[in-house]
Amino acid sequence: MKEYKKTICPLDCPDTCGMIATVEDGRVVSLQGDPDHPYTRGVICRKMKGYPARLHGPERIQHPLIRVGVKGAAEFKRISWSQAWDYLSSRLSKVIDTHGGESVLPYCYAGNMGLINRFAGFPLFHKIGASRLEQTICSATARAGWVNICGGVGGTPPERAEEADLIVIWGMNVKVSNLHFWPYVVEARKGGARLVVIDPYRNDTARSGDEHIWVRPGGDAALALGVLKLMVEHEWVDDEFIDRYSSGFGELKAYLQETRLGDFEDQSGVDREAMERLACMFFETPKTFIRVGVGLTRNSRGAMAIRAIGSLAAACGFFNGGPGQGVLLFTKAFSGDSSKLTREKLQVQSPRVINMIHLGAALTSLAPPVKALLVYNSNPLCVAPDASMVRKGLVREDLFTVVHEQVMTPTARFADLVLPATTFLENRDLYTAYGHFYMGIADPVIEPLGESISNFDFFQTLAQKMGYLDEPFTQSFDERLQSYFDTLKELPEGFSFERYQPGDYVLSQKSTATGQPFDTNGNRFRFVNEELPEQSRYPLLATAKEFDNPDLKARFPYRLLTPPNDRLLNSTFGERYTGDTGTVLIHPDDAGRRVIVDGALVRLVNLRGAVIRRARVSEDTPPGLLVAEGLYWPADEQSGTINELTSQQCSDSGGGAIFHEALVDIIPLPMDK
Ligand SMILES: Nc1nc2c(c(=O)[nH]1)N[C@H]1C(S)=C(S)[C@@H](COP(=O)(O)OP(=O)(O)OC[C@H]3O[C@@H](n4cnc5c(=O)[nH]c(N)nc54)[C@H](O)[C@@H]3O)O[C@H]1N2
Ligand SMILES: Nc1nc2c(c(=O)[nH]1)N[C@H]1C(S)=C(S)[C@@H](COP(=O)(O)OP(=O)(O)OC[C@H]3O[C@@H](n4cnc5c(=O)[nH]c(N)nc54)[C@H](O)[C@@H]3O)O[C@H]1N2
Ligand code: SF4
Ligand SMILES: [Mo]
Repeated sequence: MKEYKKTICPLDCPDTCGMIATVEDGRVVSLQGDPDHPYTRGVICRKMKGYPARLHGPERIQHPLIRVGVKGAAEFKRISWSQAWDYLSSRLSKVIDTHGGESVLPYCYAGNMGLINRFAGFPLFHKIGASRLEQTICSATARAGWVNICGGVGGTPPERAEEADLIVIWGMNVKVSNLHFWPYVVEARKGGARLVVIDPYRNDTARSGDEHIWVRPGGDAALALGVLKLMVEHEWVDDEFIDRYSSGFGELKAYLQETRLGDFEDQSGVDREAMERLACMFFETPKTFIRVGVGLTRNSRGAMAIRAIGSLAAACGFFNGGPGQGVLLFTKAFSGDSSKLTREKLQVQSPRVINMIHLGAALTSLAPPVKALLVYNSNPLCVAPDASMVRKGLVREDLFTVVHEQVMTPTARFADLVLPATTFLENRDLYTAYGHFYMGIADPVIEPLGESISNFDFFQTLAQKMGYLDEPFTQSFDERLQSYFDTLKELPEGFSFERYQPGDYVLSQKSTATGQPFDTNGNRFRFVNEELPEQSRYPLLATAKEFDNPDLKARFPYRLLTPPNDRLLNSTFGERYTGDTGTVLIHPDDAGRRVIVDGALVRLVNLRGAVIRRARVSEDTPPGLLVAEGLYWPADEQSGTINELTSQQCSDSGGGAIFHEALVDIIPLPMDK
């Protein structure tokens, strides 16, 4: 007998789709988009359509495993949970007794966006006094830039784009990373809207646009400021908005007037003509919607880019909140009290803080050393920068590594103990979204496979095995959920937690708010931020850390971007493509210079490492720029992940990574392997 059950996609994707699972004999046989979800509208991506194969597939970890081979060889023996708990709790307690709580490092991110399971480990790590992981790997730079100009408010509801006359997609591959936004673009274009895509290469979205502006990587602040300079010259800015809702425009204007347009052209790689065209479009089109991606912030001028784009939009009056008008970086539909999930108060002292993008350094050179690493909801060997350094840490014999996972990831292969995790289809959770304004609770669709347990059950049990009996560790799942729910302010009138049914998609009250109030000091948009150091009070031109390093440029002449593709969600689903190197786009001129033919295997190298990819010779990328889409797992024992090449350096603000700012060389392999 077939049953149909509603659920919600747990992946780190702005779309957070409502889905219907078809269940037959205790197995999920298909997943489809829920037509009743107002944003999903019955469609899901092909990655998730194939999820049942991952759920029930041979790669799934169903039992606790203990290492019997060398680290990294993935030779494990099955043990019982009772053996696993004894081993885990005694080894962890010993590490804490001998080296102190700070020698324990949790490593987690967003493999599961369900709020309860995502933060399930925090109370225990606070109790232990573990090193704190600074969670910067994704949006920290973008957030820092946004907060600088707008404060803590969220962006415009995506649905408003449907009424726009001009849509600008800036640094985001919407057709891949945010595909449910695309139908609004299609609708708007039916009504005559124009689509401009600003990206260093011709990605899927740029290919579908009316105009593609080939900005240089990291050149967005220069582009936005150049356009704004022209708008100031033409007296096209929205003086009324600027006077009523902003501060500091005069200071920024003076900087723009004294800086040559040529400097903005040089740094952005966009010429005056294109800048004039953009300026003119912005002036003539009040119904402009700008969808800003986090892609453009993964470099050493990323926060500056957000500030400059925001400043341009503000000067045009696009934050006014009129029909078809807006700026969307993230929605911030629900803002509950996260301490109900993380329970900071369990922390007796403030432990050291480790930025998650510095995992390589933390495991190899930090003193006093990290002695126990607990990984869940993440696959650091694939997603963290400078992977060879991470690997060097993971092979350390004196490091106790525990990985709670669904499949045998490249990171799990290095674990001393691998523990089976449930998927979203086997556990309950609450899902909010960062790309729209709905949330929902999903119940398990099937029983947990094998002996897998959820993050929540894992950490509650571990805490109890370690003898911690504080209130957070005795809470049931629903008690924790309810405690968080009680702090949510944006729930619709009459909402009742008790009466909630799976498939109720709850719309935040914020979605109907008009206008765009800024919750900065004084509730004004900040062209100038007085709290910042003198040299960055307002958005301006700046040099890049790696791309502008002359020594590195001389040795490694190509710039590398490493954005997502449509097969993988970060590194999730990597098991489907084992043996696949992934591709790298190279311009025909560069391919000619390096004697590389389309389809050939090439080695990308720099001082940090090397990785093998298959060349795609294409004019979709400009000369000098290589693009390697997708965080594929290492294709074989010899090769690594694309993050072998990326740097542990931080962006300009927020401590984020510079994944799209690596200099490399490209070398053809002698022959196909
Ligand atoms: N299919 C799929 N969807 C995903 C993901 C995935 O891995 N696969 N990841 C999810 C996650 S975790 C996130 S955070 C979001 C990320 O989604 P996005 O905000 O789209 O960010 P990225 O995907 O990192 O980058 C996308 C685009 O940014 C461009 N870019 C890089 N550098 C620059 C620059 O300096 N300037 C400009 N203008 N553009 C630049 C890249 O060329 C690329 O086209 O997507 C989510 N959705
Ligand atoms: N070069 C480069 N690197 C990047 C990026 C890039 O664009 N370029 N993007 C960055 C971005 S935006 C992000 S967000 C990070 C993402 O980094 P991560 O959040 O680490 O993302 P994933 O690679 O998807 O790994 C998540 C893992 O969690 C596991 N998992 C899923 N659900 C659960 C669960 O309920 N319990 C447990 N215990 N495990 C679970 C999955 O099986 C998967 O292996 O990567 C970053 N790395
Ligand atoms: S990954 Fe994104 S698009 Fe795909 S089902 Fe999940 S939320 Fe929807
Ligand atoms: Mo992300």
